[in-house]
Amino acid sequence: MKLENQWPKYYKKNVVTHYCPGCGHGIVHRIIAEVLEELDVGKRALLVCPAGCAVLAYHYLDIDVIESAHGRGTAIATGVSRANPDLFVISYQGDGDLSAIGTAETIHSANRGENITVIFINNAVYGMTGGQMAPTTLLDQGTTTSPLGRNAALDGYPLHITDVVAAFPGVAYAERVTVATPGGIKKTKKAITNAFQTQIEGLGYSIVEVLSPCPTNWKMTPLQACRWVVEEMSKEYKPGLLTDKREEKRKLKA
Ligand SMILES: Cc1ncc(C[n+]2csc(CCOP(=O)(O)OP(=O)(O)O)c2C)c(N)n1
Ligand code: SF4
Repeated sequence: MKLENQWPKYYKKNVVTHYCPGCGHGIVHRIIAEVLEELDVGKRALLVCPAGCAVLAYHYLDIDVIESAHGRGTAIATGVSRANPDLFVISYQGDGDLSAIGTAETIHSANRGENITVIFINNAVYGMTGGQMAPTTLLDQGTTTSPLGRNAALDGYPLHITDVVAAFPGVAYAERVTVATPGGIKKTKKAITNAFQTQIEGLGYSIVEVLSPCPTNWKMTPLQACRWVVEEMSKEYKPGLLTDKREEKRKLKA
């Protein structure tokens, strides 16, 4: 097989990545491209890109793209999906984007059960702007705005926003995964496949939270960052299925 044929159809060839070595974003982009191809929805896919390191996702994914103002991804995805129900709509967002400035949009789009898929990249910091504390930052984690470590008395506790929305009746599918190990990457692909199928069947909102290394802002090597995801982040944010109401929703539709 020629190397060329191993590229997923919706992943642009011969582009040099702008992501830092060991960053999780590129892995997730590649998985999205593979699943779009496998489920045959790439031609009608529309990706809403966030303000954040993934703002340039259109450099890699060969599908239609809209750029979102910071945090507004699911509001845009809602409008696009309601106006064009034939489109397959993905909102790709970081944790600063989705769980800080975009909290209202996240909560209400999930509560409305919009037929969209959210890919939520949780790297426990604001990556693009220099590693500031995010709502997802772990207790005691040092960041540029919490140099002594996150302190619950001052800064509150790590926000489990995917668990919050998973409890909403409109959320058909929610899973938390990691891309820090080969096994985690396989599970991420399975979860993204389930989430995309949820939207294809018209069952409502689906979200996959991906615990993703940010070696640059964590001031770690790529290997140390993967270990930190497994040993520290995964203790706070347990990977696994958070809700699967697809069968219930299929019955309601029948
Ligand atoms: C309204 C607004 N406020 C602030 C910013 C600056 N800004 C750009 S990206 C970003 C943080 C992104 O962090 P995150 O969503 O966690 O994504 P990551 O870069 O880690 O992938 C911020 C604060 C902005 N672009 N717009
Ligand atoms: S700063 Fe972090 S999230 Fe951004 S590209 Fe680098 S490793 Fe990835």
